Amino acid sequence: LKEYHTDKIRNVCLSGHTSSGKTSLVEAILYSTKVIERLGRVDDGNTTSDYDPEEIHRKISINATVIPIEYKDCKINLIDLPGYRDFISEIKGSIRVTETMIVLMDATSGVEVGTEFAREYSEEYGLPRLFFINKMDKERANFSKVVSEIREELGIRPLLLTLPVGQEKDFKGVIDLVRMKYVREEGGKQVMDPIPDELNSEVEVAHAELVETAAEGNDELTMKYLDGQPLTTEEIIQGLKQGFIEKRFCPVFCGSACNVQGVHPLLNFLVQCAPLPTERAPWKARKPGSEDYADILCDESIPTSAFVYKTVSDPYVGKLSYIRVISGAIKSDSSIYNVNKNKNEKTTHAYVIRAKKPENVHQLQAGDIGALVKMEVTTTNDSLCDPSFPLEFKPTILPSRTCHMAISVPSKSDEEKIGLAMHKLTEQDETLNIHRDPEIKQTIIAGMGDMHLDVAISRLKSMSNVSIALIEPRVPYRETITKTNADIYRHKKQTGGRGQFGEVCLRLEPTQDQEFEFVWEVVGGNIPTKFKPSVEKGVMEAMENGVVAGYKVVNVRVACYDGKYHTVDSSDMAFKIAASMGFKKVFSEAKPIILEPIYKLKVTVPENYMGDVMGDLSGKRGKILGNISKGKKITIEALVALVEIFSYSRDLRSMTQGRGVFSMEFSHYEPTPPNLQEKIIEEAKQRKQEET
Ligand SMILES: Nc1nc2c(ncn2[C@@H]2O[C@H](COP(=O)(O)OP(=O)(O)OP(=O)(O)O)[C@@H](O)[C@H]2O)c(=O)[nH]1
Ligand SMILES: [Mg+2]
Repeated sequence: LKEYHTDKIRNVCLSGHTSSGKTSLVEAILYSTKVIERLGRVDDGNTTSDYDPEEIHRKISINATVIPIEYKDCKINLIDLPGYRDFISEIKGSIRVTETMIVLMDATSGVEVGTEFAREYSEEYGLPRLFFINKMDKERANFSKVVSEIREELGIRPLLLTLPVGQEKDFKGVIDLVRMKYVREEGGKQVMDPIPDELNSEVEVAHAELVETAAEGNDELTMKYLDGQPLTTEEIIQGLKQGFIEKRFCPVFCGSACNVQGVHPLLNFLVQCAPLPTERAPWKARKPGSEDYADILCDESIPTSAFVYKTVSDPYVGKLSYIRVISGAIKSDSSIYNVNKNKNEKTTHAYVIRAKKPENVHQLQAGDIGALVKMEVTTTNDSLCDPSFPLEFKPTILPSRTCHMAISVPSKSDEEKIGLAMHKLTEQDETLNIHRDPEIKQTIIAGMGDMHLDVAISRLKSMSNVSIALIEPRVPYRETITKTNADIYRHKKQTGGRGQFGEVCLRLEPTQDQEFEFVWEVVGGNIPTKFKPSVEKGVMEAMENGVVAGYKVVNVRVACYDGKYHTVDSSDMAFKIAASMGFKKVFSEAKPIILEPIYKLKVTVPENYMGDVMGDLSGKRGKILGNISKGKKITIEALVALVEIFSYSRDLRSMTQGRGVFSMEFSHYEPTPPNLQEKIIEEAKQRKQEET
C-alpha cells in the first residue's frame, strides 16, 4: 500500500443486518481490486475479513475489521462491522472514525432489525449512508420491493444509482445510471456494454430522476437544468456528491457479493462522491482541564492529533492501538503525547492493517486509519497529540451492560489460570466486565447479550485451556427484621481447666436507612467495657453470614443493654460467641424477612410492541413507572426484581424480533413475596446440606 494524503482517503463502514453480506461484499471488493486472486466464502471460513477463529467457527463477524483497498488513486478504508448488536463496542467505536456508511440489505428480506439499527447508528454520528441491495442472484430476490420498503418502512428518500439486469438466477449485472452503461463483472474485471433495448424505458425514468436530483446539488446546476441544458457526467457527479454529503437522499446500489456483480459502480461512487475526511462534520475536542468542546477539522497542515478507537491484543505483534489520525501525521520511530494519561509514548512502528496483516508505514496522514504497536499506557478512547497541541477527543459512549452470568470453573487453580485471559479480554472490550462478587461468592461476567458472553467464554477457554461453564448467578438477597425483639443469651462451657463464660442481653430494632448500628448500653460494669469490641465483632460476623438463609443482614440497630461476666472464665472469644449466637436467636424471633434487589429497567421498543412488553413486565412482578414516546419508539421504565430479569435480553429479543433494547441499573432492596421467601429458605437449606 502506498502512502496516501488526506484528499485521497475515504473511510467507509459497512453496517446492516447479520447475514446481509457485508463480509462477502468486502471479499468481492478485494477480488475486484485484485488484492486477492481467489474469492473466499463465509461458509468456507476463508474470507479476508472474518479471520478470527470464533468468526470462522460461527460464520458471523464479531470484530470490526479494517480493510484498506486502492481504487483510482484513492485509498478506501473499509470497515466491516458485525451485524449482531451484542458487539456494539466494536460497532460504535469504528463508525465514529468513518465518514460514510454502506447499509447492506438482503434482496430477499428487505428491511430487517439490523437495517434499522444501522440507520440509528448513522444518525447518531451524522454519517451520510447509501444502500447496497445484495443477493440479487438469490431465489426470491426482489429489487423494487426492497426499494419501496426503504421509502415506506424507513421513511428514507432512495435514489437509484444502479438497476439490476435480471433477477434471481437470471441476475447478470447492473445498469450504471451515472455512466449509462450495462456493467458486468467477469472474473472481477469490468465489462461495459450498451444498455439492452428492453430496459431502455425503465432506465430512462431512473436516469431522469437521478439527473433531476443531481441538479438540486447547487444553484448553478439547478439553473442549467431548468434552462433545459443537459448536465455532463462530471456535473451529475458533482451534484450527487453535494446532495449525498448534505444527506438529502440515500443512493441505492444493487448487486451480488457472491457472484461479484455491482462492485465497480459502488467503488466509483465512493471515490467520486463520498465525503473526504476533511468534508465531515468537525471532531469535538477540548483542551485538557477545560469543560468546553470545540471543533477540530481534519487537516494535514496543523499539529498532530489522533484518537484511539480500539485496542486489540494480537497473538503475534502484541498490543495494537487502532487510531484515526485527525490532524497532522503520526510518524513511525517517533514519540507522541498521550493527553489522557499525561505521558509520552514511543511510536516504534506505525502500521496500516488489512484484516490481520499489519504493514509498516513511514507515517499515517490526517484522515487515515492505522495502528500503533506496544503502547505502554494507551487504552481505547485516549487522545494522542503533539505536546504543543494537547487535545482530548470525546470518548465513545457505549450502552450499559445488560446480561450477567456466573462463571463456573472446575477448581481454584483454574481460576488463577483464567485471570490473565480475562484481563486481556476486558482490556479490548469495554462492554465486557468480569469480576469477583464477594457477596454471592461467584465470578460474574457481564456483557451485552448471550451471544456476546458466549463468544467471550469460548475465547477464555481457548486462551486458558480451562473448561469454563456459564451458570445463572445467585441473587444477592439480604435479610432483615420487621419488629423489635430483645432477649438474653448465655454462652457457658466447662471442659475441665478454664471454662468459657459470657452473657449478653441484646435488643434488635429494624431501621430504615441505616444498614447497621451498634449501641452499648451496659451500665454498672455488668460487662466490662474491654469486651465491647468482641461483642460487636460477634454481632457483625453473624450479620455477614445471615440467619434464615445465609444472606447478609441489613437495616438493624443492635443494642447490648446488659449482661454478665465471670472473672476467670470470661474472654474475648467467649463474648464473641455469646454475641453471635445471641444475635441469631433474637433475630429469628424478630419476624425476619428476605429482601431482594430491585432494578430500574428502561426498555425501548417500537410502539407496536408496547402492549406485549408491558404485559410481560407485569408477569415478571414489574412495577411500571411510566413511558416516554420519541418518534415511533417508546421507552418504558419499570422496577423489576433482579431474579426475574437474568434472561431479559433473550426474552426481549424474542418478544420484539430483536428490535428492543434495554438498560438496567440497581435501584433498591424490597421484601420478597412470602411464597418466594419460602423457596429461598428451602434452597439455602439444600445448599448447606450439599456443602457439608
Ligand atoms: N446467494 C447469495 N448469498 C450471499 C451473497 N452475499 C452473501 N451471501 C451469503 O450470506 C451469508 C452471510 O454472508 P456474510 O457476508 O457473512 O454476511 P454479514 O453481513 O457479514 O453477516 P454478519 O457478519 O453476521 O453481520 C453467507 O452464507 C454468504 O455466502 C450473495 O450475493 N448472494
Ligand atoms: Mg460479516
